[in-house]
Amino acid sequence: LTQSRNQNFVPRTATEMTRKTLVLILAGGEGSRLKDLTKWRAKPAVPICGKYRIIDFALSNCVNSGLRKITVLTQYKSHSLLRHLQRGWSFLRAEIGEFVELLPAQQRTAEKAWYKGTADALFQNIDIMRSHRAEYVIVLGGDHIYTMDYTKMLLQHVQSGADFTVGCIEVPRAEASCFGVMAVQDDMQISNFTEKPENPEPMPGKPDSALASMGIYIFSTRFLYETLKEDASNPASTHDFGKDIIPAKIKDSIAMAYAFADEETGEPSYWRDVGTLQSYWQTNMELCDIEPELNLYDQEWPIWTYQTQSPPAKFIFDDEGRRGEAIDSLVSGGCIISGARVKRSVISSGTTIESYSHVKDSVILPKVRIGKNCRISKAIIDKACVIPDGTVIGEDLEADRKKYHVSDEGIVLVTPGMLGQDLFSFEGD
Ligand code: ADQ
Ligand code: ADP
Repeated sequence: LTQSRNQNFVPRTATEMTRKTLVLILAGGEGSRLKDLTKWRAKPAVPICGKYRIIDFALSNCVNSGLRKITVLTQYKSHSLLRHLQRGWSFLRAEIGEFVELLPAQQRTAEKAWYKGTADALFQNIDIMRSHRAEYVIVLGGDHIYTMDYTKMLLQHVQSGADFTVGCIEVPRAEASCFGVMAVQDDMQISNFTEKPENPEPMPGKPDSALASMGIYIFSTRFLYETLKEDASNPASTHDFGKDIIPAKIKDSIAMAYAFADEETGEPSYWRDVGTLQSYWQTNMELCDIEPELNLYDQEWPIWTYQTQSPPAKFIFDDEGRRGEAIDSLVSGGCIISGARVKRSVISSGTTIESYSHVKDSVILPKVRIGKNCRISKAIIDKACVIPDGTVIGEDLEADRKKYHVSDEGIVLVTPGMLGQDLFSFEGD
C-alpha cells in the first residue's frame, strides 16, 4: 500500500483502505428495456434468480468485500426497492461505522429538477458524501449480476495513484455499442473512452472484442469533489459519468482501467447486464446449467437478500396420481408443484403449479399461481400473476402478442396488468 503515488492519503493497512471507502450504488435508472417488468418497480428491485432482487448482487459484493459504508441513490418508482432495502439490508451496525443508507432523489438543491444524470445524482448529495470523510468513493450501478471482490480494484487504484479507476471487461465487439468503450495502454492507463459508440474500437490483436466499461468507478475523493463541482457549472454537460466526466477527465488526470478477468487465464469473469428481456431471461436460464458460471452455492461469497420465511418446496402427486416434478430447474421455498411438470425453468418463492400443467424454459417470479392444464414455454411471468386453467403461452407468438409482450427474440412477458389484475383487484404482497 505504501507504494501509493497518491499525494493526499496513503493507507497503512488494508482495513484502513476499506474503512476509508464509501460506496455509492446508483439505483435510479428507469430500465425501460425490461418493458412491463419495470412498470411498477425500479430495475434494481426486479426479482431474479429465484429468490433475489437484482440489487442484492452489488450489495452482497460490497458486504463480502468488507466495504460496509454504503449509500443507495434511488429515484424512479422506488417504493418496492426502498421496502426491500429496509427489510433486508438494515442489518449493518451504524455504531461501528457500517451502514446501508438510502438517498432518495429529493430535490435538495435550489433547482427544481430531479437528478439529471448520474454525476448530478452525486453532486446533489455531495454534503452527505463529505460527512462520511471517505478517502475513496466507489460508484456502482445497482443493476448487474456478478460476484466481484471490489478490494482488488481498490488496491490497484491505491497502488497506481490514480485519480480514478474504471472497471472494465472484455465483451464481444458486436455487443459493445450499448456500453462505454475504452482503449488502454500497457500499464492500463486509459487513453480513449467513448460512451456507446456506433463503431466500437477493437482490442489490440482481438478484432472481435472490445473493452467495455462496467459502470464501476473508484475515485479519490478530493479529485471527485473538484470534478463534480466543475461539471455542475458546465452548461454544456449532461452531468453523466459515461457521457461527460470520464471522457473529459482522461486527458488531464491519471485515469486507470481495472480488468475484471480471471487472474490466471485472463478470461473475462462472469458479469451480466440484465438490461433487456432477452438478457434477463438468459441470465436466469444459465442457472439451470449443470455447472453455471454464476455460483450461488459459494459459501465464501453468499448472496444476501430479504425473504419472508417459507416452507421447503414440495412436489406431490395430484388426486389423479399424476406426479409433480421438476428437472434442470431451480425451485425456491414455498413452491408447490402438484401433478405438473417443470423443465429448465426458474421457479421463484411461493409459486404454485397445478395438475397437467407443463412449464419449460421459463422464469416464474414469486407468488405466481399457475392453474391446471396450462402450457408455458420461453416466458417470463411477473410476480403474483394468476394464470387461469388451460392457458397456453409461448407456442403461438402471434396470439401471445395480442395479450402479452413478446420480445424480438420470442420471449413472452406476462404481468398482472396484462391478465386484467388491475390496481383494485391486484394483491401484491
Ligand atoms: P448505462 O447503464 O446506460 O451505462 P445509466 O443509464 O446512466 O448508464 O445508468 C448507470 C447506473 O446509474 C444504473 O445503475 C442506473 O440504474 C443508475 N442511474 C441512472 N440514472 C440515475 C440517477 N439519476 N440516479 C440514480 N441512479 C441512476 C453505464 C455507463 C457505461 C457502462 C454501462 C455498464 O455509462 O459506460 O458501459 O453503465 O452497464
Ligand atoms: P413488492 O415486493 O415490494 O410488493 P414488487 O417488486 O412486486 O413489489 O413491485 C411491484 C409494485 O407494483 C408493488 O408495489 C405492487 O403492488 C405494484 N403492482 C405491480 N403490478 C401491479 C398492477 N398490475 N396493478 C397495481 N399495482 C401493481
